Amino acid sequence: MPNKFKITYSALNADLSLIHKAFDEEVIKVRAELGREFPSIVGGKEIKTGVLNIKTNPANTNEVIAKYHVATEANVNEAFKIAKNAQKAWGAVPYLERVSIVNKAADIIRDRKMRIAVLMTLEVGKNRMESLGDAEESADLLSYYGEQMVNNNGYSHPLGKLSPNEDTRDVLRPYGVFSVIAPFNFPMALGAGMASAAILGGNAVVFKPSDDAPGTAHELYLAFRDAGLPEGLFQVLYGKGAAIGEAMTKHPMCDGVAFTGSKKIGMSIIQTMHSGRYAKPALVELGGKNAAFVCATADLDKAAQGCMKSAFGLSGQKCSALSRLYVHESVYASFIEKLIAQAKSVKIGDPAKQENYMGPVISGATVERHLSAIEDARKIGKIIHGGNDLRTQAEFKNGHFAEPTIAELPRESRHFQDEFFSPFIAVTKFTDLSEAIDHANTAEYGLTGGIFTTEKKEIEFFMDHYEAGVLYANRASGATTGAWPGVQSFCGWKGSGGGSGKGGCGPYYVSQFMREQSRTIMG
Ligand code: UN1
Repeated sequence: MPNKFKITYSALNADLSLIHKAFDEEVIKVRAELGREFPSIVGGKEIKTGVLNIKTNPANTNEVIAKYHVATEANVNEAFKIAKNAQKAWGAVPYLERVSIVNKAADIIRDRKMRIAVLMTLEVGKNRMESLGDAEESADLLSYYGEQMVNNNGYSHPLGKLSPNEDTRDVLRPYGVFSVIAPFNFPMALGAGMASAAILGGNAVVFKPSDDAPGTAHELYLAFRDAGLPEGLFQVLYGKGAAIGEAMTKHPMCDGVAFTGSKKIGMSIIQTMHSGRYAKPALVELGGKNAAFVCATADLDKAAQGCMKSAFGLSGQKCSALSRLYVHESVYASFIEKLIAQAKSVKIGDPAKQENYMGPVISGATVERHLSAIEDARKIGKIIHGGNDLRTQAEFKNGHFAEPTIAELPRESRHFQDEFFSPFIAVTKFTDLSEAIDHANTAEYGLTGGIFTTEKKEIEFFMDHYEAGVLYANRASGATTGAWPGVQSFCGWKGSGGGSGKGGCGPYYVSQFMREQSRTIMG
């Protein structure tokens, strides 16, 4: 029963043979329809008039995965007009009905998760377990956010009275139309999470998925459509951020933006949303420069495994990825030996194949950024694992492959500050945990962090002093990665988030898509 088994990012020692078999069968099915055209969707209509772009497989750029129709500015205008209208009715629909439609969409995603996962693997190069996790997480995000609506009584609460004949309620109400802009790395989960929260809150969504994942985005559209979400509440526009994304955020009918992506773009969206006729909400989840600390009493096998998984899973392209490692001097040599052994065990190749843990990165530009970090590291530090250009090898030459790399580097180097979004770990020794954490806190990001130690006091100290929203201790399944809806809220501090300090996957997320209103009625 492969569909009944739940894959998360952090499991598992279960027997997965049935899942692998089902995935292999699905790869054959999906490959038979490769090259399909995906339309933008405006008001339930398929728009096939835009320029047709080609999407290739990052593991083998000779393989055309899909074609997608780029939206035009006229499509953007039309989509907002339709969204505005559709939202009026949707905002008045009882919240339990909204929850029920979103729950149906969650079940549809669960039913179709093999297909969704295969599409993702081919489009963005995630390994099969990561892709299945992404599909599963998408469904759980929808269900969890629905639960939040129910637990909070649709965000309607009675307030106090100043006189016996008055009655006041506090209600959260939709803003209107949200522009939702999602990245390539979790092409289903991040789109699904932002969009479902907006929809549950009574808003309409104009969605711009990553151009790298048109097939996956279309599956999200189909899930909402087949669940009975009324037309115009989830429309899809393909195109570049600089054209369509910008038109969506600057549109006068856009009442708010939810964005996951780079800090640079996120900051410019915040500025846009705060510089019009009045300030509008910008919920942004941005990058990371996540650190782990391996202390003197750590279980070094657990630590090496957790660090490898978080640094090299999805080829380092998670905003939660581990990219800085502080190791206590007393265990430095033995830990590094174990970490290198873990890195050597990472099998790189076509992510559609069961045996490969690491697929390609998303583009040639990411490979170049990775190689430039390596080149600089060679000059000022010491590469202790990796550091080669894999594209010189025959088996990798047709894809965007980047070698997992570990380098010892001086603390002042840019490798401790800049997000590369590639499989690269900068390592340094420490003597005093407090000093190491202070150094880690100099980064502008504050998303995730991990510690490995058996000293309770060190765990507490880390949790109280490391500046980030998502913290883990002694997690072999992922030192800094693998947050799950309703289990770890995913809150970006500092440059990793957007002002409110409340994250996806957590109990305060949905409420951010609504504005507060108090209603006093005198008797
Ligand atoms: C992202 O990479 O943008 O915790 C967010 C994790 C994932 C992160 C997704 N859920 O590793």
